[in-house]
Formats: sequence, C-alpha cells, structure tokens
Amino acid sequence: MQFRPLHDAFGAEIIGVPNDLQMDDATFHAVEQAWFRHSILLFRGLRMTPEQHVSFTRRLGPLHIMEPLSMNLPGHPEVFVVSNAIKDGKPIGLKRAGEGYHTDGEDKCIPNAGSFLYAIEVPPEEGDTVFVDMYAVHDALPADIRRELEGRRARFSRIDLHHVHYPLLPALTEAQKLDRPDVWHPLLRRHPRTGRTSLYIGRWARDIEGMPEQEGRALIAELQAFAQQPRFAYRHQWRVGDAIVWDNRCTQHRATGFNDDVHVRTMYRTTLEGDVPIMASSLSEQTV
Ligand SMILES: O=C(O)CCC(=O)C(=O)O
Ligand SMILES: [Fe+2]
Repeated sequence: MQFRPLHDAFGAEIIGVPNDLQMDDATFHAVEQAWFRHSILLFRGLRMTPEQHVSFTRRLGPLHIMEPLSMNLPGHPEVFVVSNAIKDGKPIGLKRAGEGYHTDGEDKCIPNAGSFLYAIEVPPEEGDTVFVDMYAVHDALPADIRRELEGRRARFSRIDLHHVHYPLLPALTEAQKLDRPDVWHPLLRRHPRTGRTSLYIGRWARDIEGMPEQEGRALIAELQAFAQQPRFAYRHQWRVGDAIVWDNRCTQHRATGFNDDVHVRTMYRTTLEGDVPIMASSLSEQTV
C-alpha cells in the first residue's frame, strides 16, 4: 500500500488496495489509520457494487440512512444519490447538493462522522469537490480569535437557512422543522480519535453563543472567509471510479457547479453515524 499526498497538509491517494475494497483486517486497519492521519482518502479506479461500497463503509463505523428515502438508491437505503439525472420522469437523486462549504450533518445533534462519495458518472469538465483542512485552519487562526472562540458554541440552523441553501427544494414543513431543531456545537472541536482540534463551522452556522447577533454573524463570516483561503484547500477533479472518504469532524467540503442542463453527474454516497462534538479546551489538550 502506498500513499500519494493530495496537498502539503492533508489528504492522500491510497494505491495498492483491491478495487472492490474488500480486504483483510490488517489491510483495513492500515487504511483506517491512514484516514485518521490524512482526513481524506482518495481511491482511484474502483469497481464497487453498492453492497461492496456499503460493506467497506460499515467497517469504519455504523451507517447512517439519509432522509428523504426517495433520494436513496432503490433497494439500498444506505446509499444516498447526488445527481441531476432524471429517470422515468423522476430525479434519481438530490440535485445541487452541498454547494456551499459545510460538513455533513453539522445541523444535527449528532453530525455524521464521515462520508464516502463514489463517482458513477461525471461531466467532461467541472463538477469538482473542494475539501478544506479544518485542523490547519484552526492551527493558523490568529491567537486573539482562537481565544475568543474558546469555550463557545455556534447555533446551527436548518430552519433559518434551508431556503438559502436549497432554493430548489420545497420549504420545510412544520413536521420537518420539528425534526430538525436548531443545535449548538463547539466551535473548537476535538477529534475523538486523533485528539487534534479543528475549527468546526459550516454553512448552517448562524449565531455564536454569548455574542450579539450581528457580532456573531460577522465573526462566522470572517471565520469562513479565513477557512476558504486556497492554502487550506484541495480541489478534486473526479473521474469515474474515483471515491473519496472524508472525515466530517475535521474537514469541510463543497460541490462546485457544472453545466447541469447538458451533462450528467451521478455520485453514490454512504454516510457514517457520528458522535456528539467534543469541545476542545486547553485543559483537555493537556490530557490527550
Ligand atoms: O457532489 C459533491 O461534490 C458533494 C456533495 C456533498 O456535499 C455530499 O455528498 O456530501
Ligand atoms: Fe456534503
């Protein structure tokens, strides 16, 4: 097994694993350790069935089933489809998913630990995915800002921002609003497996605890602008057969656009359940 760095600070292509990702425990353990070390892992030239995609992901942790089920692969509720394709007059997946920096499930009490996206059909150009190394963002934050964030949480709100991020989808129903209440997460998050601290923020972040609304929103915008500097990012140009597993606890990502009137892009995603985000503090850092 070999690794080719995708970026100076994070991300690696993993070379030399079977292209259906079925492997023995020792090999799997090495892949998992590499995932924690690099935060995102790229596999190329895969030929996985949905069953193989699911069974590999399940070795990383319990699977999460995405709602609404209509966006999942028929017969495979564990496989969420991101696509602009129409079949028999119906969309086969969610169109324009994730076009703004985020981490999957950040607007839930228990955000998703990781996601594993597999390219089934890609446009001849564009439709890239950009990943951001949020450990590096944290480490590079000016000391006064880091101090300001210490011990604080942000409010993440699907209710406030759904129409902003998903203008093509219907408004949330009252039942959906009850199902997706606002949540508060620490801005400085300690990774449960690596012990490292990242800046935990994304597009559903709305306010900062203990700060006047305007000040909190300005700081969120400032943090996102800081995180979005090209030096922290890896932009992936997809080929069919590529798959990337990313760690939502220490990276952000966003889909970029493409000419979706003309071209088709279909991606299959498995999603891991997660853990309640742990607040990093100077004290907990010392006890790692
Ligand atoms: O389609 C993509 O490039 C990514 C979409 C996304 O945010 C996701 O699948 O979590
Ligand atoms: Fe996403």
